[in-house]
Amino acid sequence: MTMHSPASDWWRDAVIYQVYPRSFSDSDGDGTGDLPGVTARLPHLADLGVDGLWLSPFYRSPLADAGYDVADYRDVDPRFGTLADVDTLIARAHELGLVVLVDLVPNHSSDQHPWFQAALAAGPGSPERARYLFRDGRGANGELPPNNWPSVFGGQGWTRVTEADGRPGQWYLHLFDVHQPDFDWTAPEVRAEFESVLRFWLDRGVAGFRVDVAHGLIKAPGLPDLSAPLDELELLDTNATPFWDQDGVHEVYAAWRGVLDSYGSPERVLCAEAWVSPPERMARYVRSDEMHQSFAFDFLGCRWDAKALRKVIDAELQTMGAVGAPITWVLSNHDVVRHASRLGTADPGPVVGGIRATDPQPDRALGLRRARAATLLMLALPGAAYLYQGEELGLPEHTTLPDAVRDDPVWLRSEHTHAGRDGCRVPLPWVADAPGFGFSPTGASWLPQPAAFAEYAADVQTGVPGSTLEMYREALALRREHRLGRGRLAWVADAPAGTLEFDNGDVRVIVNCSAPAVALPSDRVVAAQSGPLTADGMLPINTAVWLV
Ligand code: TEU
Repeated sequence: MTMHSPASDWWRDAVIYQVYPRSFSDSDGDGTGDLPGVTARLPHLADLGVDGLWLSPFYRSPLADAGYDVADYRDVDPRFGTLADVDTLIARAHELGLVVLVDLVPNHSSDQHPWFQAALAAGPGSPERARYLFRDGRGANGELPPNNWPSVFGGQGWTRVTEADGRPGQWYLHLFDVHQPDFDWTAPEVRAEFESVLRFWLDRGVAGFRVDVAHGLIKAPGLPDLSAPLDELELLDTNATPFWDQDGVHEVYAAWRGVLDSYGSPERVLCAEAWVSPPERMARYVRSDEMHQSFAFDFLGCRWDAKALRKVIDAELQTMGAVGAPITWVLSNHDVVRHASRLGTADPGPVVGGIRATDPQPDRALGLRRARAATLLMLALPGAAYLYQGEELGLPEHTTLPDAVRDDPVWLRSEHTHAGRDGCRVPLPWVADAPGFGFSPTGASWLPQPAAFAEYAADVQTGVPGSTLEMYREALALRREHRLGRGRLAWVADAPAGTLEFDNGDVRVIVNCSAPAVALPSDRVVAAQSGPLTADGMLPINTAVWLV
């Protein structure tokens, strides 16, 4: 199968919509979203005006981490459909002019992957174990883990196995859940396998891959202890962490680039999910012979503060510009609190742990107002952008999920100190007055939807001027028309404190984060706005406009 034919370097300003298949649309009524459900709703994406979609994992998986625990990289989990369903989805997307990216999960597999099962059976020192990170324990009888590395989800990063003779044996590394053993990327077999997996999906017509935990594949030689005690450690600080952002990862991506480039034009792309700082380190992932895109997570995590935002934007422009890469902007995904809620909290910084009913609740109206302004800011910036399903509806996080229904391993592994990420993964509302808000024909939904979702359903926003959905549509159309993703940003001098003001080509963008209402230049007209102006035509707080 071939791709349809976008411009060769289409990815430089592409807007890609993240579909989380489990929660997008359910065709068979079992309460779990599926690929036929996605295919049926592709016109929603075409009407929205995005360039393509990224599908979170739909591979064979026990869903111990919602599918980021892959048991077969070349097959579809029956809950999501079949390989034929993928082919149908891709073909339909191409008909609609959309490219399809899939999620590649190379840092770890599921413990149900045949390779891991073979490694357990084969025993210490075997070639089967060499594909993963098995080590003997420390202590007199190997009863202590090989080093002090933690799991990102909480608890320790090592688990001891029982050997064939029934005795406690070696330990294996899992930076995430116990059901997600880390591969050993120094093993040539692992490298060859993933190049083959890339080809498998490229041959089916995908436009590229979002690469999960791209900063984690290579571990420092000898697996040295972390220098600081676990409770003092900032897990996402990559500077002193022997399992993040090791130089060796770049060799892997250069090899993959060769595989992708062999498919010719239009270019097939790699997008790094790399929680790496500072931006200079991030830029290494998108050098011209490596990946194409890397999410600007510092933008996602930025406070709603004009100065802080400008600083982040400038740092991105400078560091990505230096390697000739576009910036890949993003505000929400399946791992973080939705920006419509995050920006409605008292300290709207990054919220990684989720929000529970017992936590202070976000201000929904404030959050949505800021989220819409943040989105207009993002879509006016040069570069590519990723949207997360539901944000075009202004959907809030589900912040009052009953603890009993939580499915994210973070909840368990953090010993209930972190709510986890279920709140941003709740099935979408399509129809306000249908069972399950139209997510599934039966009304079944693997996570309960809050009653408030009725207000956000796609059908009550369609064609309604000023709705969040129509704002996204207009902004995406204008972005395309004015080629904002290909443009250049020029800050306007003397912008009032608390505001951001810049030109991108012929469009003037003004974002009021915290100032009293500001006057708009009288020689321009409003082309897009995130909310109403004041009665006398000024730009109120928490509002953004595009002027032409
Ligand atoms: O996330 C990688 C990662 O580092 C996350 O732990 C992230 O920092 C955290 O979720 C922020 O809340 C990727 C996937 O996006 C995530 O869904 C998976 O659980 C994880 O990898 C393991 O595959």
